[in-house]
Amino acid sequence: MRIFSGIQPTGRKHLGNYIGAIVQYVAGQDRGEAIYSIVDLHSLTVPFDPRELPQLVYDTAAILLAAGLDPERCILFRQSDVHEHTELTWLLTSVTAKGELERMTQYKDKSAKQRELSTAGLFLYPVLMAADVLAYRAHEVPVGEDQRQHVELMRDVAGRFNARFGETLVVPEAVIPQVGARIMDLQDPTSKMSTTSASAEGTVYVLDEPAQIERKFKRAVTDSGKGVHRAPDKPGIANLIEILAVVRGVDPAVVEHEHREAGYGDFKVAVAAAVVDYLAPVRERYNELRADEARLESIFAAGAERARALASVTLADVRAAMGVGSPR
Ligand code: AQP
Repeated sequence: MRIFSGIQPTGRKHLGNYIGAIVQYVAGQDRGEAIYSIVDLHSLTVPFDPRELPQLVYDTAAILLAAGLDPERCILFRQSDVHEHTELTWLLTSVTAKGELERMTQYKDKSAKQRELSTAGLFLYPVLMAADVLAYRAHEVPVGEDQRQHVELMRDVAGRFNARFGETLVVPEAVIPQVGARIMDLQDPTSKMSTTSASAEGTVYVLDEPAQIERKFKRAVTDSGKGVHRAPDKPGIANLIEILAVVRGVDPAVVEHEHREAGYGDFKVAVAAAVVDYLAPVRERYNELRADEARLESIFAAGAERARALASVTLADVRAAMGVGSPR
């Protein structure tokens, strides 16, 4: 069984990225052939600084390694090192409906913010994501809830390709965590914790210092009622319950039961303490891993070679199926 997922080197990674995706990446190494990419080409679809981008790629790689990715047990590479992704993107545009892309929530949200220049790259983002996964004939795509729509689109694209050109691509499945698939912003618990629309106080970063984490949880927005339990009118408390459940590896019902007598203030302190303990080892390992850029580059080089060996086979099959290039 093959697993593929990509993560963008946009800004600092937050608790939502960690719980929704990175934790699953680590687990994936024990479940199958795991392939993970730092998708730098995707990050060109939102405003970026060319001098900062290479640094952000290293930052992201160091976080993934600190979280427990092991280059001996998975393939970890930088997307732009494997040119097959961009070629496959173009080939897949011929089986992607423009109307489908126009319906993508992420495109609608982010293009509304790109007032000066709404880019074609942002529009084609889901096709590049489809190419990422389909190039490896992956069966599973571990992602957070916000990426479900993009995985549905790539399934349609793969199915349409196979129907039109013959059985060539694997139709993948999204793997979305039961708990923690959509971690919400602590200051606005009706919006997901996010990189591009981050509220500084509502976003907990993986590399935040313990005092910052404690402060952010202490100030987390809740309702004016009481009772630590999940309810539609308690999105703030429900979010904190989910966070504590994932961090402790227990069911949210266990958290509700254990804290049924607690006031909101005490509960926030408990969640903050658990998150501090949870992230502390990652932050410590990060500092050591991030310092050695030569090692990160050599991990990328080895990962890209292994990734290319797989993706080039798919590309050759796709080109042949479509009649592109010299006949085999
Ligand atoms: N709030 C979240 N809860 C759970 N999972 C989440 N993910 C993102 N936000 C949450 C998952 O993290 C993975 C990596 O996301 P990415 O590569 O898109 O990285 P990003 O751009 O830094 O993440 P954001 O926060 O999602 O940025 P915005 O909102 O600005 O686009 C994905 O699997 C994603 O589902």
